[in-house]
Amino acid sequence: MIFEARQGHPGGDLSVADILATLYFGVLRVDPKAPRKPDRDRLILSKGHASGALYATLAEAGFIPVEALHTYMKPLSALNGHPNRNYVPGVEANTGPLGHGLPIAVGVAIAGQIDKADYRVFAITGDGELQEGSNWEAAMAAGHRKLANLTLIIDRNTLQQGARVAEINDVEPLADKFRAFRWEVVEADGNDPASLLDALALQEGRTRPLCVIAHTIKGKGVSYMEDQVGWHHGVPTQAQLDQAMEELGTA
Ligand SMILES: Cc1ncc(C[n+]2csc(CCOP(=O)(O)OP(=O)(O)O)c2C)c(N)n1
Ligand SMILES: [Mg+2]
Repeated sequence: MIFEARQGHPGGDLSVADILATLYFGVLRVDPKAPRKPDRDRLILSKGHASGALYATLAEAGFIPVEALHTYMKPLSALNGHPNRNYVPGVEANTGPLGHGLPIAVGVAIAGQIDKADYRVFAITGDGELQEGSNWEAAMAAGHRKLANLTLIIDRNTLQQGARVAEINDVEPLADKFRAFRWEVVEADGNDPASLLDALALQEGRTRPLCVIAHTIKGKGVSYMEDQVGWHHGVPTQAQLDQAMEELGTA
């Protein structure tokens, strides 16, 4: 998709791909034939620059046609660089400006709590994204309101745009911060579906919001992209694309 579009964020797409696949194929109660069913689970991808991974997952799950992926970021395509809920079935919130997905998810979770609804709300943020102050205001409200229907998954790949998160504005101690905000916290291997499923099983029967710190590798699965800050955004050459597809087992 990124090769055809000549733009995109391959590093962040590949670090979150296993998280999205685990959610859509192992956790979320969603129906691609009725994407706005009132009792559906809601997933908000706050790191909207990973739209490519989200669209690919939505296509695989049957929300949008696989052929539509060829229109990614082309003029007039519904598949913008940042997801838009008005154009793409299955997208729950317009994201891209970092720091808004968790606050929106908290609002949706409060609505569910007031309505005594069964649906669950999931948000995925980046780790660099947590430098945005709006997240902490939302985290505090979620803890205060005991939003047991809310799960935050942090894509903890230790890189942001242009540098390590720890070099720019360190977010550690991350687990202790969320515990102090009255969240339940669990750590997982975010590139391993079995590890993620174990962590997400803690959703059942809890009384507080759940934070999953998902340790990932940015650019996961493509050797020359893995943990490389330069692949936050970028377009592979034809030879690099061939190598990537080979390594991902999709050639
Ligand atoms: C408010 C805001 N500031 C800056 C950007 C530009 N931007 C897009 S992605 C990104 C880095 C995000 O890092 P992280 O949250 O760690 O995401 P990941 O490593 O998963 O790509 C930045 C600064 C943005 N989208 N929104
Ligand atoms: Mg990151």
